[in-house]
Amino acid sequence: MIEIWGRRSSSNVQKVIWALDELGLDFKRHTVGGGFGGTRDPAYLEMNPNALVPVMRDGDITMFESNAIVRYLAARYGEGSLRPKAPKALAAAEQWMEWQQLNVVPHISAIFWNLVRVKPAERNDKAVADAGAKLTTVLAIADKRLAASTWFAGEDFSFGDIVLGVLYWRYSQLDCSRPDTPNIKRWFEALQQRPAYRKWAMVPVGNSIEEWNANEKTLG
Ligand SMILES: N[C@@H](CCC(=O)N[C@@H](CS)C(=O)NCC(=O)O)C(=O)O
Repeated sequence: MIEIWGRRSSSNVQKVIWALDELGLDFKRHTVGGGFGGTRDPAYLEMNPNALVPVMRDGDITMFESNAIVRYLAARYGEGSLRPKAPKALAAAEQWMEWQQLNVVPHISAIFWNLVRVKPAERNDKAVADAGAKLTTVLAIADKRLAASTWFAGEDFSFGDIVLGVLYWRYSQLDCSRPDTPNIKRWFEALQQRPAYRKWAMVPVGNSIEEWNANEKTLG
């Protein structure tokens, strides 16, 4: 059986376990990382020398890097579903996954980190404002794409929706202003109809470090 190492509160772990559920695959998850520790144990470092989550093992294949894991699972188990078969849709899925990771994730993470993961006295308000301004620009690009197609890769859900899908839920839960993006709103509502998304991505985030720590513990 496929094994995953990583706490459920991690957005990078969520990408992988959501993808596994979309593919209908059974998996065994080991809770490590964050307050649970374990990522600096020698056996763990053998699997991921970066001491980060997630790690995935499938038979003789052990991998780190969440996006690469999602693409591996899609290639092995989701040809024509999570991984588009048509070259045009596959190209779009690859492009948007890469783009979301490089252009959107850092800004959502900056807001999240400052509003939730540090104590109010350590908050960097300028970093939050700068990230908010950048998100207005980049989310307009995503919104335009989603005006032209139902999902990022075209008319079908694919791994091109996974990265922003996970991060957008987190963003939606933060106490901050968000740009008006009607096509992202429609896409986000469609995501929320997917049982696997509801189960693994729509988890409590919290609005303070104390709430985050409590949620992390409960989620495991
Ligand atoms: N590029 C890596 C980043 C992994 C990463 O930064 N994971 C975070 C959680 S989202 C982590 O391991 N933090 C330390 C911890 O949980 O102990 C990936 O996508 O897998």
